[in-house]
Amino acid sequence: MKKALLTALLCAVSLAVSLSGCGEQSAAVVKAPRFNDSTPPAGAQYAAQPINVTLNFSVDVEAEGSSLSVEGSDGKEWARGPVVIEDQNTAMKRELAPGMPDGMYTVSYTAALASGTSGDGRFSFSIDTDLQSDYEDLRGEDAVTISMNHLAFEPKDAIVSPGTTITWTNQEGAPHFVNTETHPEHTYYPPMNSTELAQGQTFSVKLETPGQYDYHCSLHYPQKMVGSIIVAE
Ligand SMILES: [Cu+2]
Repeated sequence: MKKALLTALLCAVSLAVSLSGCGEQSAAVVKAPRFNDSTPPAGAQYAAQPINVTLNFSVDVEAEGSSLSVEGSDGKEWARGPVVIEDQNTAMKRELAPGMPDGMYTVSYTAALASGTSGDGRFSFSIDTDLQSDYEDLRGEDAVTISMNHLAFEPKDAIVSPGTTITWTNQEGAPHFVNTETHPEHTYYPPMNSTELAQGQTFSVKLETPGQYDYHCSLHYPQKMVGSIIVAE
């Protein structure tokens, strides 16, 4: 990409941010061209840290020339490792270091699009571990079962220990899925994507990395069937 274009883009982003108050708690949302959505979503309040930040685009993205940073309100950088491109080149992802404290985080990214152009974006999310009081605490179990019945996950929100195997069981006639966020991309944690589950069928995943894993059933979303698992010591 041409340097002049990059400079112009960066200035546009700075201007957009400063107009809406850069010093405030929540950074303004700036979307790169062809950006669809993200995990965590812009403005989300998480009860535990995410394990990564995943950005979804409606066009191919390339690792070379792309960047993604996640900065705490104290200026500390939490993203680590390489920028990874997944989902047939439409998702851009970077891992987060463990130990993120409660507070506000700003995601800033540059997406190199396969068309030869690129774009910058920015949004924020927050972590508030007080929200864990709404979760059922199932830590200490090696295996946890979540039922799919009456178009709902039960328990809907659960905290489990690292290394727990979670098994979803469909107990009713309607078919269901387990899908990691977001919808419809399902890119945040692909091992947590099931095939269609008929009555009596199960799907299991072992979760090792501490963090929050939001999920849903694609057939009954967003009105019903959303759930969340937190893996924590
Ligand atoms: Cu369903």
